[in-house]
Amino acid sequence: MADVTLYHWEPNANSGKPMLTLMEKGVAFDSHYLDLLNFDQHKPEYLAVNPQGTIPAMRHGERVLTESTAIMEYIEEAFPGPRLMPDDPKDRWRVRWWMKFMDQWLAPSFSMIGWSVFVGPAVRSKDPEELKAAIERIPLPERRLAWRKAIYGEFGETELAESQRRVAVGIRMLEEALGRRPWLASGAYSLADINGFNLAFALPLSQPKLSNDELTPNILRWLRTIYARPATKACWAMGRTALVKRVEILERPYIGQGQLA
Ligand SMILES: N[C@@H](CCC(=O)N[C@@H](CS)C(=O)NCC(=O)O)C(=O)O
Repeated sequence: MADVTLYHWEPNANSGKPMLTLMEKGVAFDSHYLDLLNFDQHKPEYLAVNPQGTIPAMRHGERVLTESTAIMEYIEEAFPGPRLMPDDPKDRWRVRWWMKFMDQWLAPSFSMIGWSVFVGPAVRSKDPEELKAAIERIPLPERRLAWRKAIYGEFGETELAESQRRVAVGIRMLEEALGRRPWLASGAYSLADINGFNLAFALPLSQPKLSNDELTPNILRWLRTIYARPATKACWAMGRTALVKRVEILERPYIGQGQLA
């Protein structure tokens, strides 16, 4: 028994990154689901694990690890199982380049759009006083601000437009990279693909005008290939909300331009 507990929400950016990595490596773990929409991540029991009140976190023996990408690298190095980092230094650089680009530049834009169209509307109908108290309990000021904007619909037009621009640029970059090689960073499936899938699995649904079989055939091929992996299927089966169901769009053999718009 690996003595691993993963504290996670839905398989999605960021929880899905360590979830899928553990499953690909065949590491047994105890799943501790936190309902982000119920603010479980700010409750004292979880703050005792991760005082920042963000998900995911992983316990390995006595060790507590945070930061989803750093956790993926830890899993890759601490456990046996299929390799998810290439050997060649140039390929390893490319894995890290993509993960840095996604975590720092692209994912926050996906997140802002997701929080404005899904997370905010999903909790808005709760009791206003309860929501106010929930916001006040959030430890990190930047997360408090994001929640406030999501709940009260306060994301600005300019920041949403910038996020949409970045998503469009990111889609073009992914399509170009995946036209050059089968996987994002090398000839083999790697942590970069796990990171990317968690960010992009619902692209044909969330960005139908920018990502479909006509405009981005390489992205669609890549997403469907990852979705077909047993570990991905098992991982997405752990989801509990409508968010994970969106992955089923990848079961369609062809998504033409404008078909979902
Ligand atoms: N950089 C962190 C980000 C973690 C993070 O912000 N996770 C989001 C969920 S995707 C979260 O916990 N949000 C809860 C909140 O803000 O209350 C990581 O990669 O682990």
